[in-house]
Amino acid sequence: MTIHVSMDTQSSIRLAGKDGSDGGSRRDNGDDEGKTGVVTKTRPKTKKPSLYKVLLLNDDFTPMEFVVLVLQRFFNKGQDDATRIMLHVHHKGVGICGVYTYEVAETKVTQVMDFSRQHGHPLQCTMEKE
Ligand code: TYC
Repeated sequence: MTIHVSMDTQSSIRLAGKDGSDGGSRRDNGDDEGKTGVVTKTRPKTKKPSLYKVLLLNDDFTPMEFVVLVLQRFFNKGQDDATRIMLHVHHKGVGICGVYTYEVAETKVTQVMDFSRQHGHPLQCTMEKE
């Protein structure tokens, strides 16, 4: 018996013997002359998720210490990294806080915008596809 199985890089199918094993040369010698088998171990296709940069924008009013606090609180940066990123944004106008899947990035943007508004600062946070 010949079995043709088409494959691509993201899926595979293996043929198992009647005992469920998938190894060996399938010498069964039962009454079906090897014509039957059980297809097992299908692997569902997986795709890597798109990633999104979360960006902070500079403005003339938000205190530097507040931006450092935002980077520490919502982006898990230490004091030195947070200060470095804040100064980058201060001088260049925009900077990357982190890279995340869509829903995580969206949550970070919302958290930063809410937190800034609650404290009366105009700090802007946005996201863009990598
Ligand atoms: N430019 C602000 C100031 O001089 C500091 C600042 C840095 C504001 C980064 C926003 O994303 C920002 N107080």
